[in-house]
Amino acid sequence: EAEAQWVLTATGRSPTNIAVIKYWGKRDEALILPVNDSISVTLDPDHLSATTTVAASPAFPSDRMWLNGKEIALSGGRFQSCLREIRKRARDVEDEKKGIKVKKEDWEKLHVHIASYNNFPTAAGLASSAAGFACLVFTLGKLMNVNEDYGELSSIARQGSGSACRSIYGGFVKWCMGKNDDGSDSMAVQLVDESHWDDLVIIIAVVSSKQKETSSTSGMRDTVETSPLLQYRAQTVVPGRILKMEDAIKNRNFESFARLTCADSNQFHAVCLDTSPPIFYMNDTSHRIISLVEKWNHAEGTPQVAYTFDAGPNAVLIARNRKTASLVLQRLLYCFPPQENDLDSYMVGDKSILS
Ligand code: 2P0
Repeated sequence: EAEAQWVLTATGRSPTNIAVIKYWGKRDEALILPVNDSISVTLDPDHLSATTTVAASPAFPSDRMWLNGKEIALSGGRFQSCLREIRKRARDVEDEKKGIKVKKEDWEKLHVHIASYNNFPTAAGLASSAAGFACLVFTLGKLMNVNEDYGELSSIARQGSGSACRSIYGGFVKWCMGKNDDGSDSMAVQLVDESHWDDLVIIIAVVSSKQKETSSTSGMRDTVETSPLLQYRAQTVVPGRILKMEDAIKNRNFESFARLTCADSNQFHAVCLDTSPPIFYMNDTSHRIISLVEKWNHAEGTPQVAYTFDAGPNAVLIARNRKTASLVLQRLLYCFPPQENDLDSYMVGDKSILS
């Protein structure tokens, strides 16, 4: 008798996160263990997020995945690591309405189909892998009735993409690098939830939505192998910054928060420049945005806006409140007026996302 065919599905959504103390460099490539702690803020999922549906059925002969409607290979070790770690923790699932019962040992044999969508440009330095892997792990966990706490889930998401471990939580999040060689203590913790500092407004100025030239993974590998500055940053600078940043966040001290955020973004890009061959993620427009913010903050006496740039030219500006944010947008539109023949400037004006 043919086996009854059925499909079980689960859907989840995860926002992306923006690091204010950057992760750059791994001490273990396979397990994705970083050379320093990092701190990030998770965005509102309405603006930048991944939505993933996972389906399991005895009718599926293999695991498959589609990203934004296009099938992608699951051969890379990272998907396999996440799938394996979640499958290991799978439990019995019973759907009474559909009359489906899956025993925990059955999950080893069941294949999954995964469909994921980003509501923002993939790989333009807007942390699409962070939202993507956090969402994949969370949604697979939901499908397979995994009962692990968020710390454990973050440690699994880390094996998909380092920054993904921080997207498991909202608010401000710290990824603790951990000490163990097996990665068991390298996981994210929530510092404060999203309601703690809700005056902050994050503006993302999309300078270019083109795919970046150097992927984060290969970029940080080159940095670890060639940059003498990275060792100094990871061992001497970041530990102190992490403590100060935690304090700034807990006390909602914007001045300290902004100084640390800008300094850490600049040091991350300095480390990229110290890599051989050098990695350029920012462009002229990025540099002009930095100057604009630096001049503004200097004129105000105390910082009103923080900037941070990831592995791409797009600016993330963090304003201390809504009033400042609207002034920032006005200033950006004034300095980068939309022009038909100037795509870079146009994008800044056109695609600013106010969250
Ligand atoms: C961060 N970035 O802390 C830093 C700042 C980019 C600049 O995490 O190799 O995609 O998958 O662990 O997480 C981008 O790196 O790299 C990143 P993998 P990931 O957000």
